[in-house]
Amino acid sequence: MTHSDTALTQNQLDSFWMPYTANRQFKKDPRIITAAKGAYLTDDQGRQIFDGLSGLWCCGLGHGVPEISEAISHQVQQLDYAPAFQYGHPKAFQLAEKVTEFMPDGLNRVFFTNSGSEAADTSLKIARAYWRKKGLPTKTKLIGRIKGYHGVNFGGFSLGGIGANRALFGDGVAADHLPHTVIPGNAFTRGLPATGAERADDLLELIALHDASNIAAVIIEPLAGSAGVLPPPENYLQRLRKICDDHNILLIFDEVICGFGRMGANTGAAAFGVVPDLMNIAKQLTNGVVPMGAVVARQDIYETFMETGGPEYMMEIPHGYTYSGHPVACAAGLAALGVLQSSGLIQRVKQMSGYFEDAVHSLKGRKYISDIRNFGFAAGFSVEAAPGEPALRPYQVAMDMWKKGFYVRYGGDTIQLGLPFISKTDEIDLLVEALGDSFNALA
Ligand code: PXG
Repeated sequence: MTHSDTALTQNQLDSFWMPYTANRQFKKDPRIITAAKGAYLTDDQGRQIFDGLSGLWCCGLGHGVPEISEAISHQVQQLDYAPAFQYGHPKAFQLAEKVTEFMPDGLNRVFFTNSGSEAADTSLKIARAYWRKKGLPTKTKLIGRIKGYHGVNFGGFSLGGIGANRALFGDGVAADHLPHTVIPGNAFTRGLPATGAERADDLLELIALHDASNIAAVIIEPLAGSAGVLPPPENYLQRLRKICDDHNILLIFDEVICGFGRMGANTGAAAFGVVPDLMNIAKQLTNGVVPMGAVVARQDIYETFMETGGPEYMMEIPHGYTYSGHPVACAAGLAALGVLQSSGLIQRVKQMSGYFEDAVHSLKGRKYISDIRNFGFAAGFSVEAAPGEPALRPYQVAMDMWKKGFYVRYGGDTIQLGLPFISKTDEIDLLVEALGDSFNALA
């Protein structure tokens, strides 16, 4: 492919209203990716760029995995689409079972969506409907957490706790929020912070305020990703679990980033030793190759719907998407999870996470870095704000990195790394060294 094949006209650039993007800046100085293989992206100048975020946290196996592309191309020829409602196709059932192989015991009923945002809204609706089915219809209130991210749909943004994602959009779903777990004294902690578990006790305050008889569920990311990689304090999730159990409140883990290997375990639940009642997954489920998400429910939650569903020919929950369990997504998911199992890459993430931890923490002391956090193959750097412009320096760092051949995520006042699971030690060294240089180059 030559550059002229991929050169874009101004009108083409203007026609696409890009998501979560500074459109004006981008269209003046586009960053166009034309190909990808393994841990590297190729841009329209033919440059090789290390993919330091696995796409958007979704391509841990690397790009261009042959098993996945073969499965997809075969599937398109065999069965390109099957109606998702009242009819089925084999791969949706096979993938549902495959997903449960990665889940903690008891989480074994899979409701497919097409994204993490849809998984968020689906899980919140299941939670409310569940209590209604249980004869407790007043349990509707939903509780999220400050700095949480659950995608962009109405439920997800309402329960999310990143102000910038909420300010423009008016009223969402009635929600309350737990405090976040970032404690200044924990800056530069390696792995899980030792203090902060008591922040889970704020749930008791919210229960006192709203009464448990009105609360359906708590939704959190076990490790918060978008807010800049915030690992849970030790015992925080355990305390939250206990309070939810004591008060008959469902606990939803949003594992859109944590699930399927990034924590060096099958799930965040396994890595941190706490099992939720509902788990949201997406991203790594198909290695990012075809959009797909899901909510995985405890068996008895599913059974509750079956038992209270009325006559057998009636549907038990009026919810679902045209593309729930799309055959092509299922083929991609089966192939991706098969490779994840056979490759030993989750074990590799666990083994190499110490090396990665040492590397990222070696940047302590670089210009404007006010905190470094990590777990598994995820790391976040907090950046001191330039006067009046908290988001400027992360943007400058990311642009400098792109010029040098490294893709990293910038968002809010943070820089984030989400290594491909196939990353080698010398690639980690080069990435982190370049990042340190980019911080030092800041004015
Ligand atoms: N939940 C979580 C925990 C996520 O991280 C979503 C839900 C929404 O998924 P969809 O598929 O609807 O986008 C996400 C998405 C970042 C970043 O910079 C994170 C996401 C997306 C883009 C950037 O950390 N996560």
